[in-house]
Formats: sequence, structure tokens, C-alpha cells
Amino acid sequence: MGRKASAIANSNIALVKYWGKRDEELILPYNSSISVTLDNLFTHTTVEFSKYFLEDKVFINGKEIEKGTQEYEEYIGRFLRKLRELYPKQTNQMKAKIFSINNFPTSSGLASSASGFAALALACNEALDLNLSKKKVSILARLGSGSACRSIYGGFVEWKKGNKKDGSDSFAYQLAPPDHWKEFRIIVCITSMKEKKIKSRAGMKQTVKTSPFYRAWLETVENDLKDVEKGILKKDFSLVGKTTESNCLKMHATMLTTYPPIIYWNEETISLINAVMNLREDGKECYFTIDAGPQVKVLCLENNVNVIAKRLKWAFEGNLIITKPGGDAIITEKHLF
Ligand code: 2P0
Repeated sequence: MGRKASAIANSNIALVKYWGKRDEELILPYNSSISVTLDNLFTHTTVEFSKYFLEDKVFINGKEIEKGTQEYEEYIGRFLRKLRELYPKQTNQMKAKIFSINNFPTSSGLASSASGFAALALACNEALDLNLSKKKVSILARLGSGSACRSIYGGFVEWKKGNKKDGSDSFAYQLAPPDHWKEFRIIVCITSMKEKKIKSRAGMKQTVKTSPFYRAWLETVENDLKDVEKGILKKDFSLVGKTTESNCLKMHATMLTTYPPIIYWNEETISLINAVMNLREDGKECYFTIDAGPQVKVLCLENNVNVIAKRLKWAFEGNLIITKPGGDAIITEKHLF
């Protein structure tokens, strides 16, 4: 018999990006990536397995995700299938009920799949008594969504791409805990709440297939990983910021050169890029990074976060969230049903 369990996992933002899979089924990346886990931007998930449930039921932010929809089949349905393949005994004849809520807008361009699958993997580990190590929970989260394996850990995290065919060496680990760099700040600028047209999963697949720049991207990532890791360990903000910004632009160069082209930016994205560059010229050190969407995330240090946030507000119409490195994914006794 299964039981009910709940978990909370924070979202994360990549400093060195993941973009492209060498194995679609196991979600294995072509390159390693490094992220910072975001404080207080989380998914809270409750899962219950029971042989008395007639079918799997999934609710995200109060809305049922219906079987047969792309959202269900390619994400949660796929994850449940993988979970049952891996742990047939523990899941035997049981159906799942899953309730999940994000404390940030799902279509805001913040990675809800990262925090979502991290919370779900951890909750499943608990509910099914799988007794997995953190490393194995990270692998389970990866099978839901690649970036989710990084949200198992707080602070600064690396997802090692691994080399094995079965994905057993492709998991995340913590480079440094959140209190290693207490002054580190991330300003999330939400330029648009529209659902993006091209999901990351489809976008990266098309990039790998058609961008003539993809090979060049892979050739430079290893160096970026070394620099960002070194920068984090030494708390060298300039090194982390410069490398993050250039890594982001290189990833977007592969998107732009994909056929058909993938352009995630809007006018306000450009306006914010300019604002960050102007702030730097004025001696306020900050750097931008952008994921598969139009939102801009600005990195800076605590001493000038307020000045920078004020100037960014002038540059665009929209909301801004100031956050810092957050903690590990955790089990909670607060159940959603
Ligand atoms: C990242 N992104 O490293 C990169 C940067 C978007 C741009 O991870 O197909 O939602 O579920 O493994 O994890 C978004 O990709 O994709 C992502 P899947 P995921 O944060």
C-alpha cells in the first residue's frame, strides 16, 4: 500500500545552460550545466498512490491536466510511465493522485517544470518508500524534465551530463550551499505572461537538428563550466557574471540559427539587455541571462540590488521579483488534499 506524501522544491536558473539532448527518452544532455536555485519561488506537490484509485489524476494550480493532451502525455504521463518501469513492485497496480501548485505564475517563463518534477520525484520517493539517495532522486527528477534534476539541491548546482548510455551518471550535485554566497541576488524581470509558442523540449530538438552553430556551442561550454565553477567557489562575481552572460548569448545564437528560427525575445527583452549594459557603464555591476522565453534575469550583488532594480523598472512594463540562492527540495507534512 502506498501513502500520501508532499514535497516543496525551488525553481532554478542556469548560469551555464542545458540546451540539447543526446538521448530524448532518458533526457540525457549533450553538455553539463550549472544553476542557482531560487529562494521562495517554488512548487508544492502532494502525491498519493492507491490501488483504490481507478486512474491517475493530475491537478496543477487547481486545473486538471487531462489525459491525451500534449501537456499530460509528454510530461507527467511520461514521468509516471518511467516511474512504473523503474519501480514495478512499489507501484504495482496503484494509480496516482497528484496535486501541485506553484507560488509563481506558471506561464511567467520561470521554470515550473524544474521545480515541478523535482517536487514530484521527491514526493514519490517518500510516498512509495523507494528509499532513494539524493543522487537517485535527482535522476528520477531528470526523467521528468532535465532541469528538474538541479532543483533537488539548493545553492549552486551542477548537472553532470554523464557518459553512460543508461543515464546512471547523469545527475546533479551541489557545488556550494546557499549561504556560501549570501550577497548573490537574482532579479527576475517578467516582460510577458503569454504562454511561449515553442516549448524548450521541441526547441532544443530542432536546434540540435538544424543549427550550424550547435557544434560551436558544445565546443565552448566546457570552458564556461570551468569558469563559472571557479567563480562560484572564489565568489568572483565578475567572472560568474561575464561567463553567464556570454553563455546565454551563445545559446540564443544557436536558437536564432535554427530552422525555422527560434526567437524567444520581445522588445522589452532587448530594452532590458540595454539597461543592464548601461548600468555596467555607470559602475553598477550586473549581468543578464535569458532562458527559453522573453524574461530577463539579472545577476547582481546585495549592495546595489535596489539601485539596479529601480533602473530596470524604468526599462520595461512588467513585474520584477528579487530573489537569492534558495535551499534544497524538502519533504513537508503540509498536504494539498
Ligand atoms: C536551462 N533550459 O539550463 C535551460 C536554458 C531552457 C534554457 O532547462 O525537455 O524544461 O524537460 O528536459 O528542462 C528548459 O528545459 O527541458 C531548460 P526538458 P527543460 O535551464
